[in-house]
Amino acid sequence: MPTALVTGVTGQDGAYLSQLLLAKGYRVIGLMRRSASSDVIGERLRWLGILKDVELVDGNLTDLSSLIRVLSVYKPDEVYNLAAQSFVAASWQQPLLTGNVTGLGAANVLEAVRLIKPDARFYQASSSEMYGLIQEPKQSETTPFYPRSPYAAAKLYAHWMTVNYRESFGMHASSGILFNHESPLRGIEFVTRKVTDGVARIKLGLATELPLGNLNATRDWGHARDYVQAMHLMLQQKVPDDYVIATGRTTSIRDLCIIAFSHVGLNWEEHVTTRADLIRPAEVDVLLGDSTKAQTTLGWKPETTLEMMVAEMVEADLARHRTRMAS
Ligand code: NDP
Ligand code: GDR
Repeated sequence: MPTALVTGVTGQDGAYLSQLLLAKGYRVIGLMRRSASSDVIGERLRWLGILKDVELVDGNLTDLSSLIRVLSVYKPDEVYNLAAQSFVAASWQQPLLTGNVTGLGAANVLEAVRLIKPDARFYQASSSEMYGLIQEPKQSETTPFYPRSPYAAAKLYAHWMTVNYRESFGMHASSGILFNHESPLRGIEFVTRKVTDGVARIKLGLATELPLGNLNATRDWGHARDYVQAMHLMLQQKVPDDYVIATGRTTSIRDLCIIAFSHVGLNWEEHVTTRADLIRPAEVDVLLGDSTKAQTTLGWKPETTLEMMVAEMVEADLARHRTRMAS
């Protein structure tokens, strides 16, 4: 039975990845940071029905000793570094914390692996945000980076550290440059989930308005369930490498609203407002990924369309609110 260590196990991707690994027969060790809300922090794992199957251990990306301890005890075959301060907008308010966790935190995990279990296969959660002010209309592994937020700058550092540890120490370290991926388990602060939750609340009469920021930005949105499969595939390759994971379709926030509101028969224009304080200091206007390399080398392809995913998310949010209203 192979053992996988997943940092960021309580987040969206950590939950779906754990589900995938458990189904494949892995022992899954989930790194969880100490929190006063530990009774609710496993909510996503509970939602997927796997909370009791993941072995949760205390640790923090900013505390190298905790990582060394966990690696020494469990000696994992595969390490997936998904933990991060992952909300781009918050990274301007907390740039140093973001640098510490999202950037240096990844270096801590790489160091712990190098010191304790150098033959473990390592996955770094890199991001399409690293392309920022895009240098090519469709972004692939060879497109130059141009980060536009403290989050993206931190991710770029972590990305190059992963490449560097691969080249310097021969570690099996791979980076997945993942474009936006969503699901009913997406954090409520991200725009897709904010919209599907807003649609559900408006449909049920709990709200009338949905304030948003820039409606013109476009994103290449896929489903987290599809994307975690690519993470696993990367670590099954003989040779470590970097891969773009994306759908190849980009959609504006405005069109996302049209899809979500029309799913429940509502007109988005009657409910969506724009608020200046939700506009970012620097925006990533367009992202569109080219995942040809992953499709040909890994045999990966996205299975879920944006329409299917938005429908799943709206239905999940309607169900959540109906349950709350009934209790
Ligand atoms: P989430 O924000 O849902 O999850 C982040 C996870 O990191 C949570 O489990 C969180 O714990 C944990 N975490 C935060 N700080 C620390 C810390 N100091 N020590 C240990 N754990 C910590 O992110 P996603 O699941 O959406 O994304 C997974 C990874 O992929 C992230 O690195 C993200 O930046 C990256 N990514 C995501 C994309 C997406 O579209 N979803 C696209 C590209 C990259 P807690 O629950 O306690 O907050
Ligand atoms: P992003 O996701 O920044 O791409 O990062 P987010 O959903 O936060 O924003 C996407 C786009 O929507 C615009 N937007 C709004 N965004 C939010 N959150 N709230 C709003 O009210 C709103 N109105 C408009 C934003 O300006 C932006 O253009 C996500 C995260 O998961 C990162 O961790 C990951 O690396 C990248 O995706 C790929």
